[in-house]
Amino acid sequence: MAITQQWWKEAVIYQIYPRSFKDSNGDGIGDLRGIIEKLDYLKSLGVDVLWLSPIYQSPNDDNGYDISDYYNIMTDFGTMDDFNEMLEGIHQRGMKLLMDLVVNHSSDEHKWFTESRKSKDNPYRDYYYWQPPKADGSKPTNWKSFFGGDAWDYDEQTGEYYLHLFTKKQPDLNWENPKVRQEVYKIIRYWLDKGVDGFRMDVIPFISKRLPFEDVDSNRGFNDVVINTYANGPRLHEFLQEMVRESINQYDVMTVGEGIGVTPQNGLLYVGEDRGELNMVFHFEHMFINQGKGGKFDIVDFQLTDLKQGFSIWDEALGEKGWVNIYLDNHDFPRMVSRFGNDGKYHTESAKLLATLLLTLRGTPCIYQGSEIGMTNVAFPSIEDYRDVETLNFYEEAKERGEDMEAFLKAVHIQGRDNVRTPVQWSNELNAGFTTGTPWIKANPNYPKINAEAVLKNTNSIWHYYQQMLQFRKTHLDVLVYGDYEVIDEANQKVYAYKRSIKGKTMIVVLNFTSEHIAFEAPYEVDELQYLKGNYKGKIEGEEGTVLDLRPWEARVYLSKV
Ligand code: TEU
Ligand code: CA
Repeated sequence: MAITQQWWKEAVIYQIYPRSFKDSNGDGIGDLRGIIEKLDYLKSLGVDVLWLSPIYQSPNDDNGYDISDYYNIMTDFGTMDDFNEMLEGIHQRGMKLLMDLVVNHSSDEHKWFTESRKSKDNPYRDYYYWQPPKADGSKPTNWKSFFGGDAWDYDEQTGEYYLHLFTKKQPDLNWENPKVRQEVYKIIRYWLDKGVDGFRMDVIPFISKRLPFEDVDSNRGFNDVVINTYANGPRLHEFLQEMVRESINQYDVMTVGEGIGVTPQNGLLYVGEDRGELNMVFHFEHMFINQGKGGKFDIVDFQLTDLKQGFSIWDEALGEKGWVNIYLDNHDFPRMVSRFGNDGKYHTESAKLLATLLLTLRGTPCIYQGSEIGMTNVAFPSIEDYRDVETLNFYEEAKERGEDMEAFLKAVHIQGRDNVRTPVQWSNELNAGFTTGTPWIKANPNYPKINAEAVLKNTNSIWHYYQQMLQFRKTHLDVLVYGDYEVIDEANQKVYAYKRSIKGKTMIVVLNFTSEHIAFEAPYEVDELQYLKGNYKGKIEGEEGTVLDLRPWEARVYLSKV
């Protein structure tokens, strides 16, 4: 079977975290008018689809991932008129808009939940998972929340526990209840009728629960629990197929599932083209490679082969039958240049190398805001500077356990979600030009050096490299979107190299992931390779035979002449 052609395979997505993108009115919070201001900037960069993290009404316990009204815009972000104007502006420029659909859970301030908790016979009771205490009075199961503590919270009012896989202000919706499912489809249709072009679906593999609820074996690692207990429940695919049939299918739109708990073994059940479920998933193979048994803040070393493997096993698993999204960071994970590159001496080179990787692997790429200007992780000196509920909850827990808090803060510097949530650095003006007021979270102090104004002026900058690579990708859509992917020298810990090929056309991508000069043995004679693109200026001279002399963090893309 040949791979099918689809607009959403050819598109490149740009993720906006609205709270941190651009503030238009000086209240310190990014907003929709701020996005409107920057549409020309995004268009000139050359991206096709904008995905906005949630912009619905929310008390912001988890920055909008806790929705209290799915039909209205968050007051901090603006009004429905602003939304309409933004959508029109996006479409006028030939771009598309993806909304974030968060329907595994709602906010506890959503009317469904405020009703649900009132009494056991409230009509909304079964919109959520309520369980009585066990005979000995303890909580229904030993499940842990993603953000620390138990996944069950006791509610005095009715003497029962409700389930929340995330914070206690994010109760899980009960998809077993057909009314809940119809509410969700109604929400989807509402936004699609307004003209949005699809959805990114938050923790979608969690919507079907294994019932009755049972304890998990506490010796099992968290990842194992996620895959086999929280995700992939028995009715999941039935729910997804019903959702698509009753909403998505009536429109020409795209869907991306946040595929936490999705594995190469079951991936095709989600994205197989014959399944009628999702177009693609974000898989997490390469996102968890530096996490030890203790989870997020238990940081372990990883090797380049781990990163390669993350992409290779997925490409192999799906082949031509399904599709993935390619990303190296997002609003939940550290900045890619700090994590996979070198944010010191080779900041520019390594940011460009990662752009090359992102835009030449097989899958729909997603660029997270600020990557195009080379934004890096931040190391705030005090926990007071942090805002993320995950970081703050785990900080409190570590403190209670009497851990070394300085070490904990160091782990936050490496892994915390606020690394990617500091304001986009627009200029070297106060607060990085993000706001004229006090930003809700401080700007990264490196903004006088790293900012959009500076990279836009310099034609040799990271920004212009992204722009060129995006154009390059469009020029070579056949091979870069649809071509096969094959790793070269898989065991190499310094160089990530691969071939992309289709119908007699082969490209070779060679990426030096080190700060050293590396002699790389290519599977071609140097004169069989036509150099197309790379992150170093000037001619490559003096190479002979099959050995490429790669400079620190050098990226090259070749066309094979043979
Ligand atoms: O993330 C789900 C998820 O897997 C995260 O818990 C992830 O493991 C964690 O952020 C890593 O630090 C989605 C959203 O992307 C995230 O922002 C939300 O907080 C979460 O769902 C709850 O809606
Ligand atoms: Ca604002």
